[in-house]
Amino acid sequence: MLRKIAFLIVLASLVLAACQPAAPKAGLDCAPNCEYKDLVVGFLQTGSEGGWRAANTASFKETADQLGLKLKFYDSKNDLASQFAGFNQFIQDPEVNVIVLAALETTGWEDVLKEAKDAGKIVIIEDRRIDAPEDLYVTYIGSDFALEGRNGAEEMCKLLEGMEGKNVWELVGNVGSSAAKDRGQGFREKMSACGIEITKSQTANWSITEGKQVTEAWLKETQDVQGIFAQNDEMGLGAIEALKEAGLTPGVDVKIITFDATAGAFKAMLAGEVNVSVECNPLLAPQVYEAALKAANGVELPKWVPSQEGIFRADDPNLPTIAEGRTY
Ligand code: GYE
Repeated sequence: MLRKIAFLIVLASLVLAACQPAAPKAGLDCAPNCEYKDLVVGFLQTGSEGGWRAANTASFKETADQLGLKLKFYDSKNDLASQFAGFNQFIQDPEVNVIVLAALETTGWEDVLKEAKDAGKIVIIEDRRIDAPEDLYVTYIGSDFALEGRNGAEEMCKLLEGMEGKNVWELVGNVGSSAAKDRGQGFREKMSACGIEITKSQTANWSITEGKQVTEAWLKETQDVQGIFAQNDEMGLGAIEALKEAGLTPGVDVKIITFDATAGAFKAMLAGEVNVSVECNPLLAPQVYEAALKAANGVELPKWVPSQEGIFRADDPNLPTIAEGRTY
């Protein structure tokens, strides 16, 4: 009798196992011999808010042409609802097998990521990290924004050495984005080491116009500022215009640090108006497409591939030569 029961239990578990849906095969049907021509990439870009973004978009479009993969480009126009709609569109699109996301904000992605996974889409996060379980995407390729912020604070400490006041104004990127959150957090981790105080902080949405407007409004209240921490180049260039109109000399009376190190920052550094620019590399497409191909062939990838970046200083005698070699 016992033997009969044991046999039935084994039989039942075998039947059950057989009914389980097979674990999704890692990669695409062409695995392990997928090629770039097999990839159809749906790319969700944030928008077109400045020099860095233009270089990032160009990197994706040009590299797709070079590699012969099909790119479906979605411009979210810096609107989060539109970015979610675009993500759903790519989930429903039977042609798209890879989804690349430059997230406007860090939160709210879990549901669509789960749907994408269930639909067998390879998802790669580029440029900005998100707050979601790592098993919902293949890898994140982008910068360590907190490290950039820490580096920025150390540079500002050097620039303000010997200055009586150490009041710094912070021009913040779009609220909710990892770039804005982490650069601000990183800067705050290191600023107290030399007595820096952030006495004003407001978003200027990565824009030169808003960077100028916000700084103008602050200058109407007070001119007791020794440093400006502009979370990207454009906002820093806006602040420069406002400082000049207020009769102050940017880079001298007020030290300026920006992030990205695009051509605009180099021009301002060569003019002595920006003191330091912390680089953030926008040319991420080759790494992203390479990761997509590996994932398509079932290769396991590290969850984060940090970008390699530098720091550029106006007082560097080699800056003119470096500037000549820049491509963005
Ligand atoms: O710093 C800014 C752009 O996500 C790193 O977004 C990027 C940031 C960059 O608008 O210029």
